Amino acid sequence: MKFIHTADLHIGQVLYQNYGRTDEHDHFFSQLTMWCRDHRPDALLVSGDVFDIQQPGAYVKEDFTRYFVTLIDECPDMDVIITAGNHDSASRLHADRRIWKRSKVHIVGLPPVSDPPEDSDEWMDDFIIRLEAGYVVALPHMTGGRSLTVQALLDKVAAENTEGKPVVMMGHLTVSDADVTGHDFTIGNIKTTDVKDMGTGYDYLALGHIHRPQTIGHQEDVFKDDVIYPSGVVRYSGSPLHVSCDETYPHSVSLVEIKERGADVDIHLLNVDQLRHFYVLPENPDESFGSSDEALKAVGAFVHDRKSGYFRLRIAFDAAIPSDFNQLIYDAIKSSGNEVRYNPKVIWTGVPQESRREDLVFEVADLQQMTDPMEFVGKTLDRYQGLDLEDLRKMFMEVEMEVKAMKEDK
Ligand SMILES: [Mn+2]
Repeated sequence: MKFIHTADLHIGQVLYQNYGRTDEHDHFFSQLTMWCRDHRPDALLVSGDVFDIQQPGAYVKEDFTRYFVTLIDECPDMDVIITAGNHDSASRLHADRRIWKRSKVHIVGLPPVSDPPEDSDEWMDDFIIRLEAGYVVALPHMTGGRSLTVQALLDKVAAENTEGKPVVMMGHLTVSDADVTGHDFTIGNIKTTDVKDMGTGYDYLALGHIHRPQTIGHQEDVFKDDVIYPSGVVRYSGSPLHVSCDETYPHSVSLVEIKERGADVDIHLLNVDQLRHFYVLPENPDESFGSSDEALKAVGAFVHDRKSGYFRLRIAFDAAIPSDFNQLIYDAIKSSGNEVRYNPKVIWTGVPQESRREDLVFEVADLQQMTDPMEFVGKTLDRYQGLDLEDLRKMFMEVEMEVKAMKEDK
């Protein structure tokens, strides 16, 4: 069985409230389509976070359709298996599954119930995808432990699999031992799952959720183009795009080949060419700007020299920054025609101890960049240990009432 494993597409992502990434996704999907055409995999697996938000706009859904219809047209023999991640609306993805299935696109949005009926196996057919070349147990993002459910699915496959075909499972979660560097992401993920709870009986566990590509237990091989491991691989393909400015490492999709159940797993990285890169100015990590003029000058040079990319600034804490600084930056990059893109979250250097409050509060830019409400809840809980959720709820209700009263005053 040969398949391409990817995850965390985040189609429709808008960065820094300003910048749509459609052309970056277009660029990725044209590479993916080419790889599928060239390598002729039996299946393409997308392990969750297809969309960036739960209710993507019409044009985003249209992009999704365009990408996958092109893939189907180019590779009519290939099965596509898409599961929901925590960013997706499980029920919305699930709702369209029947029509996609006619084109060999299998969508699994809703997770299995935590207490499956004992007298019937029928529910399993939503999660076991039987391909000519092997089996795929397609699990979407799940909250709460489902280890019995997962093992029941794997046992069912084991009983059926008399020909010894490869068995692949998909999931969207943080497993313990994953390297989450570059990820400032905490939610749903406050909890990690012991990989043992994902059962036994698969050759390859195709995971999504962590954007850094990695095979659990083999961190040292992280960016090697070709590796071979014994059966039972647990791997994050990583996201195809840099989803945040902290993910400047190389991104790829994984081309995986497994000859039969229990055989070695052959992994080949297909490296994604990025349309736009992420930068910090000054580019020398030991330097920071001492004044707004210095920063503006460097931004002008960046527009002139690089012509394209996302950047954020590193500025000395004691530099005098005018109140319209952000507007000056936006003016300075205007001529790039939206090619040069500004992340207004400044990296401050030389912050005196008494002013270090980043652990206690959110900056406005932090809040603007949280697309998942659960991310806010999780980060709040992380930062304010011992916080009473009931207190928080009351405060939100007070704010809500005040906002309402303000509206009525108008
Ligand atoms: Mn995710």
